[in-house]
Parts: sequence; C-alpha cells; structure tokens
Amino acid sequence: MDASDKSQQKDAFKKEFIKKIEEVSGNCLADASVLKQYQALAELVMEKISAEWAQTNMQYNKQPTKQVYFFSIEFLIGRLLNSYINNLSLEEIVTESLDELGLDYEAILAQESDPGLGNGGLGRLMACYLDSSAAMKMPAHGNGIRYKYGLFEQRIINAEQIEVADNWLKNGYPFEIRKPDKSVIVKYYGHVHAENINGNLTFVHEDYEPIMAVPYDIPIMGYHNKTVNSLRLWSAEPIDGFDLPTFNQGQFLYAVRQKSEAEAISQILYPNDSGFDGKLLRLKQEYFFVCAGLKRIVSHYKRNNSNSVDGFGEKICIHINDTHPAMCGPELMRIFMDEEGLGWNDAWKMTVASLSFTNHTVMPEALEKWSVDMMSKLLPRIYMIIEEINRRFIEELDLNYPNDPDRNHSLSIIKDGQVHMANLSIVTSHSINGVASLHSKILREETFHGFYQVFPERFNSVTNGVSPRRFLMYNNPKLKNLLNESIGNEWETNLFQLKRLLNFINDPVFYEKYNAIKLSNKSQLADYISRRIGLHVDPTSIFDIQVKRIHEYKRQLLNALHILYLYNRLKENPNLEMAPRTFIFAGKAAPGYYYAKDVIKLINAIAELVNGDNTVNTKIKVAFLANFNVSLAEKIYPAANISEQISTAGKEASGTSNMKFMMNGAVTLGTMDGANIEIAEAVGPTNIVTFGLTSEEVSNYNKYGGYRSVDIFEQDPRIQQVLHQLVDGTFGFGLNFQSIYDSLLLYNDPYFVLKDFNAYTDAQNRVDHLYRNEQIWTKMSITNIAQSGMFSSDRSISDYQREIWTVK
Ligand code: CRA
Repeated sequence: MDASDKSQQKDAFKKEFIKKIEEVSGNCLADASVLKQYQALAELVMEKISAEWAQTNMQYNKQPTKQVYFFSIEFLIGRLLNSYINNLSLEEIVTESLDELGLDYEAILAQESDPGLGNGGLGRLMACYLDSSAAMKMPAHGNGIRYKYGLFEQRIINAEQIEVADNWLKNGYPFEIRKPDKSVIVKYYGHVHAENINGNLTFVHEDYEPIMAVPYDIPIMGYHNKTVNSLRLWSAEPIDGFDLPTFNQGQFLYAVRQKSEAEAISQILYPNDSGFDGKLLRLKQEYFFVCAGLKRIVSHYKRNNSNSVDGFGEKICIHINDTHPAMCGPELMRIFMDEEGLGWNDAWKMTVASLSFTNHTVMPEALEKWSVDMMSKLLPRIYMIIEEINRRFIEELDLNYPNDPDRNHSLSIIKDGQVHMANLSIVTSHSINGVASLHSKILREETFHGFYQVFPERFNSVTNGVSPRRFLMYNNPKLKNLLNESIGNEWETNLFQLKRLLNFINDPVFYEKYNAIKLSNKSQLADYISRRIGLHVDPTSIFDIQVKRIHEYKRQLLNALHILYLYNRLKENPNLEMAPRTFIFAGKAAPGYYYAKDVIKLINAIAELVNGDNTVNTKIKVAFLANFNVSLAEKIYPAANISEQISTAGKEASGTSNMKFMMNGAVTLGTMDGANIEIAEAVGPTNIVTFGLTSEEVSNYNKYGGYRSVDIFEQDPRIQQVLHQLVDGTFGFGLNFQSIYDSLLLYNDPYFVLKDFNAYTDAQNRVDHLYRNEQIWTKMSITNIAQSGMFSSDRSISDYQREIWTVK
C-alpha cells in the first residue's frame, strides 16, 4: 500500500471510530473511557468481519462441501480483538490511527475480558484447531457451551489459592451474535414408550422437562484469507422465562427456582482438568450441547440436501473431543431413527461414518463412567439406545471371539452399574486417536488394548499443535520482525519454513539481534512481575518457567524441591558458581484438589523464604504469578529460557506449552513423555535437556506396586534435609507440609518425584553449564525455533484432514 493510500485509509478509520465512540458511549472521543474505546473498536471490527462471515457461510451453503464440527465441552479461545485486527491485515492502520488520536492500543486491548471457557490444554487445543482450520480455509466449526462463569479467577492470599467467580460477561461480549431463532428444546427425564403409529414402531418421549438451548455464534477468522468459520456456544434458558401462573399465585420462590434450575446448566464450567466429577449437572451439560448442536447440524444439512439426511455420513464429520460429547453416538442414532424414520442399520452406518474421537488422557481418574441409574432416569431414550448399541456390539464380539466372556466384560459399554463413556466413544466412531506418538502407543498397547485387537484399523495418532499466530506472530512481534527480515515471510503460512533459520545458526550478527530481543522480552516480563507482585527480578538471569495446571503428575513439586535444595546449597556456600536464575510458576489447582493447593502453598512459601534472604536472592528468585490464563501465557512464552516439562513419564498425553515455549526459543528441560519425545527428535539430543525414568520403567515399577521411596530417602542426605524442611517449621508458623511429606514417604511417592530427583538435579546442572556458554545456548535456542514447524496446529489439522476426516 502506498503512503497516500494508507493515509486515506487511516483518515477513514479515524472517522468511523469517532462516530462509533459516540454511538456506544454518548460521549465524544475526549470524554470516552478506555472501556468505551474498546467497545467502539470491537464493534467496528465486528462489522468488518460480518461481511466476510456472511460470504463464507453463503459459499458453504451454495456448494455444500464436507463440514467438520468439533464437539467439545471446553473452548479456551483467549482474547480475540488483536487477532481479528491482525487477521484482517488492519494492524498498521489501527495502531497508527489510534496513536495519532492519542490513544493507547495496548490499554484498549487489555479491556477485553479473557473468556475462561476451558481448564487448560484440552480447551486451548480446540481454540488452536479452530484458528488453524480457518487459516487453512477448512470448513470446520466448534460446538460447545456458553458458560456464564468461566474458570475461576485465582488470587494468592497468604501463599494460598483463593477462588473468585469469573464474571467474564459483566461488560457484555461484543464478538458473539445471539440467535434466538435457532433455539432448540432439550428434553430431560420423563418416560419413553413404544407406539404403533401408522404401522411403524415409534418411540414417544413424554412428561419430560424441557430446557431451551439458545445459540451464540462467535466468528473464527482465517489469516488474511477471508474465511470466517463459526464457534457456536449454547446457553440454557427456561422455556417461557418465569412460570407466570405460579408467580401470580405468590409462589415466587418456586417460580424462580425453575428458572434458575434451567439456567444452571450453562452457569459454570467444572474446574477439573484431566479429572472426572460424576455430578448430575455435568451429565446434563454433556447432553445439552450434544443434543442442541446435532439438532441444528442435521436440520442445516437437510436444508441443503432436499430435506433428506441421505449422505450425512460422507458429508458431515462430528469430532468428539475427549469423552464429554460421547453421547453424540446415541443422539445421532435417536435423530436418524426417531425423527428421520431410518432403520437401525442405516442409522448406524451413517453414525459411525460421521464420528471420530480423540482421547486426551490415560489418567484413570479422568475416564468418565456414569451410573446407569442416573443416566437412565435423566436421559431415558439415550440410555435405551446405548443398551442396544452395547447388546449388538457384544453379539458381534461373541460371533468373532466365541466363548470369551472376559473380553466381552472388559469391552462392554455398560457394566457394573456404569456406562463407560470411552468404550461408547470407541464403538460409535470410525477413528480413535491419541495426541502424541507415545500417547497413541499407550492407548493401543494398554488403555484400549482390547479395542485395538478388535478394531485395529480405527486407531490413529495425531500429535497436537499450537497456533503460530497466537503463540508466535502476535505475542512476540519483535521476533516475528527478525524472522521476516532474515528468512522472508513464507513461514507465516508454512511454519516448516522456519528451518531456514538454520542458515543463521553460526551467524554472530543474527545472534546479537536475537539475544537483544530475548532480553527485551524478559525485561517486559520482569516489569510485569514487579507490577503484579512487587518482586524485582533480573532480566539477565535465566528465566526458568513452569506454567500449566497444578497436578501431581506434572510434578511442580519436583521443581519446588529442587529450588529448596539449591537454597540449601547456597546457604552453605553463598559463592557457589552458577548463573543467576529466576524460577517462574503459574497455574491453577482444581478447587477440590487439596494436594495440588498444598503444592501452590509450598511454592509460595519457598518464594517467600528465598526472595527475602539476602544471602541467596542475588542468585535465585522465585515468582508465582496468579491467575494463569491465555493472556498471561502470551506474555510469558516470549521471555522464557527454559521450558519445564517434567511430568512422570507416560502420564502427560502430549502437553502443548512445551510447543509454545519452543516456538519462542526456550529450551526444553523434560522427561521423555508426551510430545517432549517428538521435540527431542526434531531438535536432536544436543538441543534439549532430558532426564529421568522412561514410561516403560515407570510402568514396570507400577506393575509391582511402585518403588520403595524410603530407600532413596535413606540414601540421600540432600533429600532428607529438604523433606525435613517441609515439616520442621522452616517456613514459619503454621506453614507445615505434612501432606506432601506423607505422600512422598508414607504413600510411596506415586509420581516418582524422589526417584527422579537425582536425575533432575543433574539435568539442572547441565542447564546451568550450557547457559553460561552464550554461544552454545543461543544455538540451542535458535535451533528450537527452527525446528518448531511440525508443532504448528496447521500441521495437526492437515493430519486430521488427510487421515481422519478426508476433507478436500
Ligand atoms: N489436561 C492432557 O493432559 C494434552 C491436552 C490436549 C490434556 C495434555 O497432555 O496436551 O489434553 N488432557 O490434548 C485432558 O484434558 C481430559 O484430558 C489436558 O489438557
């Protein structure tokens, strides 16, 4: 664009913006608050998106191509305004215009609430997949729940996590369109009976409790390509608002209760990550978005297909993200049979052809099992269909593997009074995949081995990926500019092109520029830390970072115990030779997960001890940053030197922060777990620091009840000292970590923290040595960026497209 073009566009934008400010605030620009500036900008951007959105939808309707729908109970989309502006190629016009008007773009962006509609990796993955699908012009959409309250806001008070409700909608949300005309009735409870209607056996559902599902659509924009897909989130509402007759009779509380019982369904996101909470409300949520979503998809399909569901299986992919949407199978069967009049066999063929399933965890506590009693009462027709799916499946097993009752039992969908949702998902889907090579292997060989024997052709593997737009281009603009200036901009649409960076792998001029950017990103994070928690950290120290949900298997505890051990060493020898380090943590614990909350408390207690001690705090500092969410994550990755990925091997299905860190030049310090293994393959052994037990070793120990942690404790005085400190008053009055001490010794350390402790301290020493050689470290860091291409979610989406959905 030439200069006069640009200045014309800016003038036009400024005019529109000032007019919008007046509309949304009733004030002129000079008197409008930053919130109003944000609302005006958001509305303007939404208007620009709408035209392209309508165009994309029209195209999809005109030439019906295969459509993919991600069904997920979580979509952790993060803030959208800056992404939209960049995707529309408006960033220069907008930032320069606002600057010329004397406004602060960053401050305006910060007004946007960060929708916490997910717990962690699972929900964020879905957001990256939507982003990549649109970037690749793939017709793929999301279907989920519009929670009124997202994941709680975390505050740290006296070292402890305190949860506060996340009222993300309090100022309204400018990027959604409510579509009451597309509402759907979802039916719970009641009775089902078979009736002979015109000679056909028909199932009639009566006396049910109806709830209205109202959709809100959010545009998902491609990168510079005019494709706008949709994320549809459903909100639960009572059918007719207040029950007026009851209200008029003065039974106010009863009327209000009915309304709030309906609304409860989409009121709040369950705050468990890789965990299962068998509450009735959760089961209602699961059926709610499955039923509403499928109903709309089928009716939309029929509208474009001469009012028939013929060919649905070839044209519509319903992708089940973990087992929460597992009722897609029986619900599709119900629609095809009860509403469309198909027989079982035809309905079954289309259902299996349409469904595919991704498993995200092997943690046994996360595998969903609903009680038969609860499910058959809440969803009588769905339960009937599940029973029939199971009966036919077992019948088929009997045919193929006669006299094998153990197999039948182990694969049964319904057993011991429970409905096994993973089994249901596998039986109803044509594809089942894990999210990294190791994870998929564990699914085939252990978790779902029996199913693998029966359906080997259904098993696939797709390694997770992350959006390079959100986690590299938009959150690390200085690095983006350096990349463009060095290797051109092809990498922006094909991340494998980052390999070209290897041409600079020994270039001192490039090193200097690169290191200046890393330092500047670290200074920015240091400023943030100082503003947020009043802690001054040295931007030239190593930024050693672990940010993710707090979970025993992720072993934040190992990291914390190592810091305590380093503290002890420094107390003995304050002149210990080492590069100064800043240990940074962030992450939320599920409110009912007391052990994880104790770990947060321990990290904060260690931070207090270390940061306040002048003999050690020039060498080490510890920062726990409260309320980890997508916006905070975006600030953290560009500033990292070390990415802590230290889960017990075999437990982390993939991990995705490992990829976000890598793209921004952090070196992984990790176990051979999840996608760390593929990162190690991509960068080679000299550009990663690995340590610890392998997943085979862990699984071998577990076959014999684990290992004996007391043995390690008895042999290692360093460990003795650190563990005693947990309970001897080191952290001051009232701060006692008996639960952690007991888990490590009395309960035999189920996550192998002490077993891997030695290997971890060695690995940390290696990191220290490597970092002190600037040449070597810079080379490692750049190699990580250069090899991060395969961890783009664009690559994951093309794998799904090719192997699982076969979409053109
Ligand atoms: N907690 C896994 O634990 C994985 C993500 C996305 C998780 C991560 O290792 O990267 O999914 N599992 O695939 C999960 O949510 C229900 O299981 C996660 O985010």
